[in-house]
Amino acid sequence: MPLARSLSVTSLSGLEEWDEEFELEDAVLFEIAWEVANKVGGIYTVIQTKARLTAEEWGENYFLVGPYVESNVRTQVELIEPTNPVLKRTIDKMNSSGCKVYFGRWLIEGSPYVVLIDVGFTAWSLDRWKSELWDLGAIGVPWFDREANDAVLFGFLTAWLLGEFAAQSEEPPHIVAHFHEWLAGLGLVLCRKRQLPVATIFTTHATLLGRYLCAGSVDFYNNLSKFNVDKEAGDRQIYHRYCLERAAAHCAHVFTTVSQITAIEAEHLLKRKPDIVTPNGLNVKKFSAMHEFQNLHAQSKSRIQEFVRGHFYGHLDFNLDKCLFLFIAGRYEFSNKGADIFLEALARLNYLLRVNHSDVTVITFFIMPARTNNFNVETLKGQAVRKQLWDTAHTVKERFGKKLYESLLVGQLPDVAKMLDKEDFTIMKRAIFATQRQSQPPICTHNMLDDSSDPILNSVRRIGLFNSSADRVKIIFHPEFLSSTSPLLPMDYEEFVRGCHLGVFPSYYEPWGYTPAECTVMGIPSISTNLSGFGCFMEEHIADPSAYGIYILDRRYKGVDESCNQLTSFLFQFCKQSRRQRIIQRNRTERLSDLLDWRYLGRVRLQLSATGFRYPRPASVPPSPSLSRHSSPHHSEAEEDEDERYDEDLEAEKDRVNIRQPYTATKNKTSANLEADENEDDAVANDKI
Ligand code: G6P
Ligand code: 1S3
Repeated sequence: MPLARSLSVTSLSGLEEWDEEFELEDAVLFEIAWEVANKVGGIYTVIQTKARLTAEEWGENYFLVGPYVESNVRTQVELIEPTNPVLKRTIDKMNSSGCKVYFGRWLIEGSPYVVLIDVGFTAWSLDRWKSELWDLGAIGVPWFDREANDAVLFGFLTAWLLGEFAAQSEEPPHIVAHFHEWLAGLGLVLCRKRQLPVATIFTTHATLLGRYLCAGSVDFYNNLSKFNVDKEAGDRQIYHRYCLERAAAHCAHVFTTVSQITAIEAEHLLKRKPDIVTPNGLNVKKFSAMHEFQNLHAQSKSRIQEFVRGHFYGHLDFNLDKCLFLFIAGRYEFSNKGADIFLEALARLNYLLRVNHSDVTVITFFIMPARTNNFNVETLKGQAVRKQLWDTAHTVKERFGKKLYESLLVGQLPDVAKMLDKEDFTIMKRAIFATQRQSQPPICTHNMLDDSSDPILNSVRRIGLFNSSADRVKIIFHPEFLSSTSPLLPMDYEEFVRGCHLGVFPSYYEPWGYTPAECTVMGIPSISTNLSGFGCFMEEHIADPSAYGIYILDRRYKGVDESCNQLTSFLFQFCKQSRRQRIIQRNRTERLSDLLDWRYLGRVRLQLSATGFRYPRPASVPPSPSLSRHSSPHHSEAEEDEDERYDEDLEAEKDRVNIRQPYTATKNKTSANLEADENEDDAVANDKI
């Protein structure tokens, strides 16, 4: 019988010492995950953003434990001697017994201590440990599953570390160990089996079976209680992984997950109801100038526009100032992340914009890493041509300026007709010829290794959105995460998000969903779903999410086609907004940042749930074009009224639930920004749609 079934939590307490009174300051916290200083996916974000606060709370007694990956360590970690004497003895002992364990500071905010274990160095123990695992719980890990082999090594080594730490402690130790996800779960199981004096927490960020089942064509949420979990895991050849995950969930003193929806999933698929839901937060940065985030949007947007100028060279027959930038980003799980439904909705949106003769152009970025052979020539050429045009304009400007200067020197006004000579025209004509191209602007920025079977490219082929002039919706697939050193789009992810108008994340499977949360704290509206932890969390805490730029798509109670129509409608409505309406909406979105800040998610969040705190509906109607009263530039008084009423509502809500600290008043914020934008508003007052 697999371990998950045979172990009983209560019989393995091992925490007798904890019955005594002890000071929490004496406790030591180990947080263990495969993604410590090792970016793979969302768990890295959880740990990295939470580190500063945890390090502040636990001080010298907080240690993150992860795998040693040389390339990561070179760029992210400063290796030092262990500061804690017990930990020093522990690491020395392990290193003298055939392990390679490093200690350092992770160079992120909070500079937390990290213990990094080189699992490859101890690979000689793999067979022995696998056989121990088999004897322990009849879990057989096949040789070809590299990830599971790493999980075995990492599990035995972390349990060794914690056991050694306990053994080296002079006083009875108070150790808390928080394990994330199945890859780290075996360490927890071994702590319990060996009855180590360690209080254990296991957090699942997604269940293995949930992820696999959703990626197939299964009506997942309506059948949660009906799955034969062992069979389903066996059919997908992940039974051993599933057993490790389930064992960790059952052995933990405290089992948690990141959202209510994943809690239900865990109850059915892992057969244990989480003790508590711990939503993911972010390390929210507040700017001293309230509207800095709006300025940053404008700056980043102009950099994206530069890229677009290059990408669409020779086809720039649309108004860049009327361009909206949409994006989807994340792990490349085509249907789980909702890229399928998004593409379909874009095709429908294209139709709507065309039949309504809209002058808006929607440029949609798909940022999802796939197997590639580097950037393609056509895309690189686009940026080179743009640069060349820029240089040409600059050269002609210099020559023009020189002639102007010389004319002024001799006390004459220049003859404008002679300011550009034949050579200038030749230079410019040559540059314009270079912008001619036979092909359409490319969909994909890279050479794909699996071009013919790639799901995004195949969908684009099916819906026929090929970046042609007639189409109002354009698509750019960037199958690599963004980087500020890219020759194509030299921006990091945060800068890119700030420059976009809307993040679209219509996921079918999304335990939490950091992407829309990141948009929110940067004041960028987003679309998520009622199948994502984030979407449900926002629905629970905001009276009217869409008024705040948090659009929540119904993928739970609607069929795919209906959901797709709803998504199309969100997108179309968004395209109809004027610039002013977008600015108002961004202000509202940014107001929600506090709700997602780690600082408040701990204690206050529990209070919020218990009291049913909700962000009130904004005093004015949602910024939809048909309803908004802000179409004229002279409205700042009305805006101030709105803000005042809003603040009063918010204060009343805070009083009702007796929460004072977290929510800062945002009064005058909106009006200040709007005034700064008054001139621009004149320019968009004639908006056609
Ligand atoms: C920010 C800037 C404004 C700019 C606006 C553009 O609010 O502060 O100066 O006009 O962004 O907004 P848009 O939605 O058109 O990108
Ligand atoms: C998981 O990462 P993912 O993108 O594979 O963990 C994340 C952090 O908890 C979560 O935000 C996401 O929904 C999960 O899917």
